[in-house]
Amino acid sequence: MASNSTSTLFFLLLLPVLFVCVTPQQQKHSTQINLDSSISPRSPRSSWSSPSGYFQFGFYHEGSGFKIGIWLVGTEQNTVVWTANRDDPPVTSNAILSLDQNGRLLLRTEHGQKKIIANTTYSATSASMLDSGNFVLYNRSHIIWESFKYPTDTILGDQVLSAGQELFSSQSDTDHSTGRFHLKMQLDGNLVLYPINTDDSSIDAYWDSETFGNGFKFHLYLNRTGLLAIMNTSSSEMVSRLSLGGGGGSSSSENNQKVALYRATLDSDGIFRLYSHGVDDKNNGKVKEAVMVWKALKNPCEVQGFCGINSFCTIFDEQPNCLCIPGSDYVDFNQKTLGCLRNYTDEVCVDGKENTTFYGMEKMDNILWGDIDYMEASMSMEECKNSCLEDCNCGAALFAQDDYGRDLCKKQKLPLRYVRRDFGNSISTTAFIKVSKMNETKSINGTNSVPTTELVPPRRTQQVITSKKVLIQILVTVIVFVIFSFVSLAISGIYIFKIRILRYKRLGEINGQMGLTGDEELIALRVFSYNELKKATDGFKEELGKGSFGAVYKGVLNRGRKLIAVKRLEKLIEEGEREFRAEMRAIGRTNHKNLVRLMGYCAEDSKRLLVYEYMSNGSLADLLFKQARRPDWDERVRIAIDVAKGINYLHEECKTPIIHYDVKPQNILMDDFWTAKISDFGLAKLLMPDQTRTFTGIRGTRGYLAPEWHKNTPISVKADVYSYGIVLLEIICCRRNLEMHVSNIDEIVLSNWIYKCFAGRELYKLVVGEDVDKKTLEKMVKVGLWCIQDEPVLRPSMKSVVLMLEGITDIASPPCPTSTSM
Ligand SMILES: *[C@@H]1O[C@H](CO)[C@@H](O)[C@H](O)[C@H]1NC(C)=O
Ligand SMILES: *[C@@H]1O[C@H](CO)[C@@H](O)[C@H](O)[C@H]1NC(C)=O
Ligand SMILES: *[C@@H]1O[C@H](CO)[C@@H](O)[C@H](O)[C@H]1NC(C)=O
Ligand SMILES: *[C@@H]1O[C@H](CO)[C@@H](O)[C@H](O)[C@H]1NC(C)=O
Ligand SMILES: *[C@@H]1O[C@H](CO)[C@@H](O)[C@H](O)[C@H]1NC(C)=O
Ligand SMILES: *[C@@H]1O[C@H](CO)[C@@H](O)[C@H](O)[C@H]1NC(C)=O
Ligand SMILES: *[C@@H]1O[C@H](CO)[C@@H](O)[C@H](O)[C@H]1NC(C)=O
Ligand SMILES: CC(=O)N[C@H]1CO[C@H](CO)[C@@H](O)[C@@H]1O
Repeated sequence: MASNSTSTLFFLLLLPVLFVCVTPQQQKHSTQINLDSSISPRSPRSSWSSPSGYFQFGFYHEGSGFKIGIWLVGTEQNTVVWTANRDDPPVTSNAILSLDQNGRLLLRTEHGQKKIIANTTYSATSASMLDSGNFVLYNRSHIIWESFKYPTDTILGDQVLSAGQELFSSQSDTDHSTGRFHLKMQLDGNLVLYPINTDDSSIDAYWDSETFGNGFKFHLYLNRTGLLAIMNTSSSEMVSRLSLGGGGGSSSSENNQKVALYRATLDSDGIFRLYSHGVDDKNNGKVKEAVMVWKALKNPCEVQGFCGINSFCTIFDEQPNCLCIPGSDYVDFNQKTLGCLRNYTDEVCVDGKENTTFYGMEKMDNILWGDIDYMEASMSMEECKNSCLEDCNCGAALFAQDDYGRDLCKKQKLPLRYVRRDFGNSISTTAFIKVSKMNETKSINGTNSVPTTELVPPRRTQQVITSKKVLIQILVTVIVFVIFSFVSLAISGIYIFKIRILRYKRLGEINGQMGLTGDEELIALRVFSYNELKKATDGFKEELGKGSFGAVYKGVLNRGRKLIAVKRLEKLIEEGEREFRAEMRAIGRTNHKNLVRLMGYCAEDSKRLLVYEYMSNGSLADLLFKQARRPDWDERVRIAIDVAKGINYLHEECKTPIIHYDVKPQNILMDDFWTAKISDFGLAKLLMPDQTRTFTGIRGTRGYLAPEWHKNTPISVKADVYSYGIVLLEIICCRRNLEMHVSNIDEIVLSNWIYKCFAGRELYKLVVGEDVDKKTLEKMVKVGLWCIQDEPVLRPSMKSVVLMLEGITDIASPPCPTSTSM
């Protein structure tokens, strides 16, 4: 090859034209890399591949430039498993990496700087990217350098993390420089996770393997089939097994030994996880997306240091979220994990005693923090609060009862570290945070005086949490199990109970009782004949209303003892009777106190009729918009939660999730006891068998339609969340989303007006003249505004909505719903 400067010039002049798009070239079976070889992002070859093609070593895209590393080929976003000099800035496409004539692996940047990639005492004679993911340099047949010896955030199959070595998490999925957490294989034999920049003392640790070598060194080892274990280095015996291992596909390993590639990564969220990547032998050189096999922690909020100082971690919409403690503001609103700082200055302290006229104590429940307190004493809750208030050193106090039921008060200086909110904790704690009273009195009028979050619309921070899907899965599991396990137990209990009853009662007979016992009725659908229904409705005489599917008539059964509502379906697409019956059975299987129950149906010739229980108190639309007097506030809150629960049931608890597609006050009916029940669910399928969206004219109602209906994006359960959000805002204000007869032009579109009031901290304007709990009002408004975000992914799930409305999870401040477009 010519001298390097000439070759650089050559590339500079010619290659931008030839290689506009930089794609790592896959060169297979190029096992040995000889001296005087080089790669560059601009050259045809920007990486060296392993014989199998699964791993590549070379330049990969990062930020606006390139870094040198090793990655798994084939995943959507190449999974980087090693990075050279990870904290150096990315280089430009003019950089060249070479194994030069002197046997050194050198990076030459655009400005002619040279950087040693592999620091070796001897010079190399060749190099190789091995199938294990290890990049090695040889001096003849001796390995003189290997990337496996210098792990970054990942170890691969057959790799070891020796005593004294550490893994450091990456900043994010797309930025592989050193992040915020490290995993240390300690000399004492314990494998421990800590946040960085701490003393690595026991209070900083948030996970450990609980292995102790008693003078012997241990190491962490991942074998090729997914066994992750702590090994005794001197005896090579296993001390503790972290993952099951043995390979997920041991059955098929006979004919195909390499079923999957494993990697254990300290992810950017601070959780150490083991992943497997399926290997597709037919499509050689491609691996599949990661599947998580094991993780060190389940609750991402238990990762100490996930949230910075003076902020606490809480799960919001199934993601960890950092909120400031009262009396503090985010250091940087766009990077909430950086923590918060007090936003007031201390008053003069005389003899260690605070002038209490300046301060107040803000109370929070179920808060935990990790730092060691400076004072611990037995005192009552009130004493605890006052003791901290008067003490200049005290920033916060934690009150709890110890194992023996004694009152215990712990006082803490600021800043607070490792704070989280934990509802699953068996001991309930009460925290008192010292806040400045000086600015508290300014808004007596309506909104809250000390909001814990900001009002500026947050921009989506760029920090992408590693394997979001996996995280969501963890959180869903945790939340579902902790909170809904009882509910589902109860539901399955009821089912079993009902199935038992079924055996004894004649199928299809409908119990004539109504009201509370109505919920206990059989879940058996009765098939009616057309004549029967004609008689029950007295020839379809009394029309109750007209819905998007057809008219609804009032009727009676059981010799006048049971009122029913008969819906005569029109505009039906042609559908066989069998499909119709299957659909009816699916709807009939639903059983929830906030859903209108289907009692039976009729499918004769082309006639399709549905029989529902009769709802005596009309619809929510009547209640909200037509009554002279507004239903009182508590009633509205209850209705809002009821409706959310009903939709959540459709989305999460049915065998196959049901998207309603048309949530609106007209479809929410009130029974004898003013319980809100959702109607018309499950019918969309009858008009739209393949769940496509070719029926825009038919489904949904203007005003409640999520913006994605107008775009070419798929409709998901989040469309219902949007509609619910609008309904929620309507419930709050007892008016329609669109109302022309208002005094002020700003108020025409309710959702816009509510956001304006929210941003201006003037929520009292929404409920003038009403006795309304301010906290609940703010909560409802926030949930409503989250639900109507343009961006479906920003909207919470209905499960989160229920949890937020019930006050079980915290609510971050919503951004402007339509910040992106329009
Ligand atoms: C190379 O390694 C030696 C010892 O192994 C060390 O003293 C030296 O600082 C290293 N050089 C670089 C550039 O990392
Ligand atoms: C490596 O190669 C150098 C010559 O380049 C030689 O002097 C040295 O002995 C070799 N070392 C090993 C371990 O083979
Ligand atoms: C580790 O191995 C050494 C040497 O075989 C043995 O003496 C020691 O008991 C082992 N330690 C543990 C904790 O297994
Ligand atoms: C990995 O460990 C498991 C469990 O001990 C074992 O069954 C499997 O054979 C090991 N795999 C390899 C490649 O050594
Ligand atoms: C507290 O501060 C107020 C206002 O500066 C002052 O009037 C009062 O005397 C102070 N109280 C004590 C106990 O120092
Ligand atoms: C508080 O409300 C009253 C009327 O309700 C109004 O006159 C007053 O200006 C409001 N004060 C503030 C600070 O908003
Ligand atoms: C400090 O922050 C709180 C909310 O965290 C806010 O209510 C208060 O007005 C702020 N005070 C100052 C002086 O900015
Ligand atoms: C009464 C009082 O202390 N007001 C303060 C409220 O906060 C602002 C902004 O920090 C201060 O300038 C005021 O003095």
